[in-house]
Amino acid sequence: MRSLLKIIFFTTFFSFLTSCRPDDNTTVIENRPFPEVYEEDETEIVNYLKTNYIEFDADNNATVTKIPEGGTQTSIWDQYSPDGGLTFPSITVKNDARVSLATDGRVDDEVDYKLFYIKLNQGGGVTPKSVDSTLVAYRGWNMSNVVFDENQSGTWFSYPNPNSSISGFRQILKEISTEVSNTVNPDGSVTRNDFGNIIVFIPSGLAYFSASRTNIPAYSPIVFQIKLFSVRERDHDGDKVLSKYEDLNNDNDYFNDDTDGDKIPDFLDMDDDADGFLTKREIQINTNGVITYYPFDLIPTCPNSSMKKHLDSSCN
Ligand SMILES: [Ca+2]
Ligand SMILES: [Ca+2]
Ligand SMILES: [Ca+2]
Ligand SMILES: [Ca+2]
Repeated sequence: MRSLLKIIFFTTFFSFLTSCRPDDNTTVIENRPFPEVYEEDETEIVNYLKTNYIEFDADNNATVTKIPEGGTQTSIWDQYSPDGGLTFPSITVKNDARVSLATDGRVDDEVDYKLFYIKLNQGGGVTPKSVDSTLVAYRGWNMSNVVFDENQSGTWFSYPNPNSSISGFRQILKEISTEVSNTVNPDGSVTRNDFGNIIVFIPSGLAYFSASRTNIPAYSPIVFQIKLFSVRERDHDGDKVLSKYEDLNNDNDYFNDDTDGDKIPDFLDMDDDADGFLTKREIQINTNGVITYYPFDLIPTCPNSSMKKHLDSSCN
């Protein structure tokens, strides 16, 4: 069965599309405003943290259970923030989902989302950039603690493909790091050492939003436990400049760097300066017929602009 996660990219936007076409006969889903839904979701998440407790098995896999009437279990809220929530770990992020892959293609959502999390292990490897592909294991459950999706052996997600993971899932990964090493056992199973392990509580705006799915009602927050095993650096446009170097203003948003202004962001643009010469041609080194490419730091600059030559249309 295809993972729920793998089709989310379209689900949210399918409902946007349907709400824009009131003249056809499909069910029209009116999307509610993001800020209004977020206010409810944040209240629901805090209430969830205050009324549920968490336990772990020998492999550090979490099970969350509602505190029964008169129960004396310590709530998640009190366990991880004894000062009454003031120090509950969280990061604040924007919705980085995309309606299109153009430079102005980010979903129209100005909410500053708080992502509460519980870090179980930092992980001793590397921390992914948002455009890296990631190998993760995960379990997702809803506010009633019903599991809706799980993969414990590990699966790759890549961004910004349609099979990419949801915004809240992807953005929490920068808080942890990959495994240090792994060993393949005689039976084929893999033992992974010192990997990042985190639980994140995701408002619906950074998840499935208006789309309702099996065990995920529309406009409901969800929870994921995520184990980060490995990352793979990407060169999305195949121009021999790694995508991580195409965030020129270094703000971790790869969609607001567009050297030639053609609405195609640099990390998806094979001719970044639109001079008619492919970037990979501008940065190649021809040594007796053997073609290699400059590492990013060593790409020559143009004499008149001091810009790297693949970013300056006046030299090539
Ligand atoms: Ca940027
Ligand atoms: Ca461009
Ligand atoms: Ca490029
Ligand atoms: Ca060029």
